[in-house]
Order: sequence, then C-alpha cells, then structure tokens
Amino acid sequence: MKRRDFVTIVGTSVIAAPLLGVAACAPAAEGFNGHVFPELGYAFDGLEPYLDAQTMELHYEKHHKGYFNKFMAAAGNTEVINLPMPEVFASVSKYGDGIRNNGGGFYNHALFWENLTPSQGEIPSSLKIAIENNFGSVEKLKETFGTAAKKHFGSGWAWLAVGSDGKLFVSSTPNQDNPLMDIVSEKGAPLLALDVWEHAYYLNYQNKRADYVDNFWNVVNWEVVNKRLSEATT
Ligand code: MN3
Repeated sequence: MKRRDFVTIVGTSVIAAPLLGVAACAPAAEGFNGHVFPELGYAFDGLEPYLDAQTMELHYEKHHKGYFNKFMAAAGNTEVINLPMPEVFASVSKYGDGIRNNGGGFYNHALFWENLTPSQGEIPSSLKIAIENNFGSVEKLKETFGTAAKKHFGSGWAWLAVGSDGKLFVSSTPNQDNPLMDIVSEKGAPLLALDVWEHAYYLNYQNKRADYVDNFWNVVNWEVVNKRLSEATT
C-alpha cells in the first residue's frame, strides 16, 4: 500500500469539537458529510515486528471498514449523518446500539491507526511534562495503561485521555465504547487508544495479550498524542 498523508479526522476537544467535520478532512477522501474512512499513514507491514502485516490488513480492511459501512448504513437517514462524531458520542445513549457500536468502531480504529507509527520519535517535552505531572513518570504511565489494557475483561479498548479539568487519566471501555460517550463513567478527550479485542493481536500473539500490550509502546506516535493533548486543552 502506498504511503499517503493520513487524513486528519481526529480532533480531541471535549467541548464543541468539529471532529470528523468536513473542515478537518484534508485531503478529500471517500465518505460524505465529513464521515470519512481514513487512509492508513503507513504500509500494512510498516509496524512489524510488533504488529504483523496480515493482522493489520484484516483489521483495517475487514474489521474497521465493516464498522464504517455499518455506521454509514445506520446513520444514513438520521440526524447523525450531519453531526461530528464527538457530538454523536455526547448523546450516544439516545441513538441506540447500531450507532453506539458501529460509530465507536469506526471512530476508535481511526484514532488507533493514527496513534501508531513505523518511525517513533522522542516524546515531545510538553507531553512528557504533562505525563510526569499526572502519573509521576512515563514509565508509570506505561505501567498504569498496560495494566488497564491487560486486565480489561473481554473485548474493548484501553485509553489515555484528558478530562475537562485538564487532568490526564487512564481507563478502559468495553466493546466499542470510548471516553467521549455519555454512557461511560470516565469522560474525556482520547489521547491514545489501544484495541484489546482478540482480532487485534491473536494471529501473532495468540493468547498473550500482555506481550502485545508491552510491544505497543514501540510503535506509539507520541507526536500525535501531543497534538491531541494540545488540541483538547487550548
Ligand atoms: Mn479492532
């Protein structure tokens, strides 16, 4: 797969964020009304050996695309099709499971692909300071996040997010829920997402979710995490 600029569809402000809005989508990609199935910013084998090419291709082409298609079908003739995803999630309890599960699946995977990179750089200093202020150290964040990801029972996601009070926190959510949804207990803007559904790792790691979680840190795109934090807090 050709490397292309990743479509910026993921903003993180908790308040009035035009995320997945038309203005945020450049260059134009498939989709409509601002709901866009994103390009991967790297090749399927770009994250090897930590995430294998076969898993990436199936995950992106089948799982993620499936959620996108089902979300578009469910949103089709409703007001949801005209709303940015964070607004949908802020009232997701009123839209039903088709929107909650498929909208979450569409959005969460877009966040996840964007917060991975084949060429990891240093953690930007502003992000490092924020992590140290909230968790004590980067190692401590990795431990806390890792524990949330490893111990989450069943399918779901682990998150680093920032609350409306500006504090960073780690949480996990079941199924395709995320911290933007009105139905979750810990609400905030997602900064870093990790898919802990078995389909995300089973081909390569089988039952060893802990190894998958530990290896995740080798491909985290800290620049993106930093960008999301700055967007959510300015
Ligand atoms: Mn998945």
